[in-house]
Amino acid sequence: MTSNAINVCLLGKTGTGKSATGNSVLGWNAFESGPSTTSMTSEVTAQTTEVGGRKITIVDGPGVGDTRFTHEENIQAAIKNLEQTMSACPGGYDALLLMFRYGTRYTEEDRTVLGALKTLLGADFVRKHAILVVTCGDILAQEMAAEGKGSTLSSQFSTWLAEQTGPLAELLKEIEGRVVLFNNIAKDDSVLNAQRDDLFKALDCLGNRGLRYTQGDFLASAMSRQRALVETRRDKLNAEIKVKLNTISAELTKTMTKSQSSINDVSSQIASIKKIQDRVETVRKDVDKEDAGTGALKTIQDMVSAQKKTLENSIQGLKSLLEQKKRHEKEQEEMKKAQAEMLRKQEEMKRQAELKRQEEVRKAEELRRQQEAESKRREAEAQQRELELKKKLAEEEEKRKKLEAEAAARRAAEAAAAAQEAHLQMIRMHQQAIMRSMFR
Ligand SMILES: Nc1nc2c(ncn2[C@@H]2O[C@H](COP(=O)(O)OP(=O)(O)O)[C@@H](O)[C@H]2O)c(=O)[nH]1
Ligand SMILES: [Mg+2]
Repeated sequence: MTSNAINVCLLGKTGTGKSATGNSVLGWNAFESGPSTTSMTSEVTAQTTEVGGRKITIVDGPGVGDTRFTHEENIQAAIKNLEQTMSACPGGYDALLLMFRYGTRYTEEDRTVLGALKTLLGADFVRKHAILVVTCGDILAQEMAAEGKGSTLSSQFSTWLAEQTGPLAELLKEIEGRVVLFNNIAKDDSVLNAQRDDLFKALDCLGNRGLRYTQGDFLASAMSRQRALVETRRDKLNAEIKVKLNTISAELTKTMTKSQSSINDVSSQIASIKKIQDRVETVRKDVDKEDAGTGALKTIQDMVSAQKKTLENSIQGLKSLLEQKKRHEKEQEEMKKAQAEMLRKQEEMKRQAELKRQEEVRKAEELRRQQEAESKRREAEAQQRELELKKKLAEEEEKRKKLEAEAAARRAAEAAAAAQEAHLQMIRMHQQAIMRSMFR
């Protein structure tokens, strides 16, 4: 024993004899104990008494494990009970006394309840901190007497323990032999002292190992308690979240099957899905809040995450579609621009060609005019020349006529001369004839 002060608490179903055992250990009616439910301890109470030179504090409370911890309220009640139990003895416990009533069956359900207690108090609280108190030792003694067995109660109890199979045998193994038998109806001080000593021995066994169930141990399993609480809400929450996610899924499908022909279509689709995403995010936050970091709702969280991922993928897909559309639009715009530029160039080329043509026409016209002027000039020159020629011809004609006239005049003169001569000749011949005629 490391200290004279001993703190223990009593854990077990109602009617297992917790309060009676507390009274037996303390040696007075510290706790209300009785057969009917009216005497059921409803509050956690601590009583301290000095017994055999030791200050013993026993904390009694309502039964933990009367019902299976399948419902939230049961777990909440058990947690509240245990929290009160821990507060009642801030220094922690030298042992947690697990109560079992001799003559009753330790069933599978008891094992389940013990499993749940491990969840609430820590997985190894039985191995490290528990002592099994088997009450109704008087009944075992009666059975012995009835069967006429001569051995001691303690050896008979050991035999009984050794005979156990199933869930109780498992518990006995786990608790490493820290089992004490209590007869709470015993009046004999020697019996009361002996069983109290047995309890002290078991306590010393734990005390020597320096093991105490402290607030720290209790806090260490806070998350586990929280998880147990959350787990009771899991199925309901799972159904609720499934409904929500199904609705969201249907909305997503509806949104995704809408037209995606324009950029606006796709943008509004993205906006719609973002709104859905916000709702999933709210669901996710709610689930996370419910889970409170216990991991109890992991399957639901996974379900929500999967939905989130689907939405993210949808948005991703739509974003790339949007990019593609924007690219396409830009390309078309560029193509239009290029076409416009080409047209502009063509127009410019046409305009240049037209200017060139006009210039050529102008030049041709000028040339034509020049040529016309030239030809007129030449014509004028030719006319001039013709005139001159005519003049010359006229002059020459005149000259010729003059010459002709002169020639004619000369010829006439010559003719006249000749005629004169001839006349003269004739005259002479005539004269001669006359003469000859005269002279003949
Ligand atoms: N015969 C017999 N009855 C007991 C023993 N311990 C408790 N009881 C009775 O069992 C009933 C329930 O006991 P109680 O201490 O109120 O149990 P609790 O609900 O676990 O606190 C009472 O009627 C007690 O008298 C015992 O060792 N032997
Ligand atoms: Mg009680």
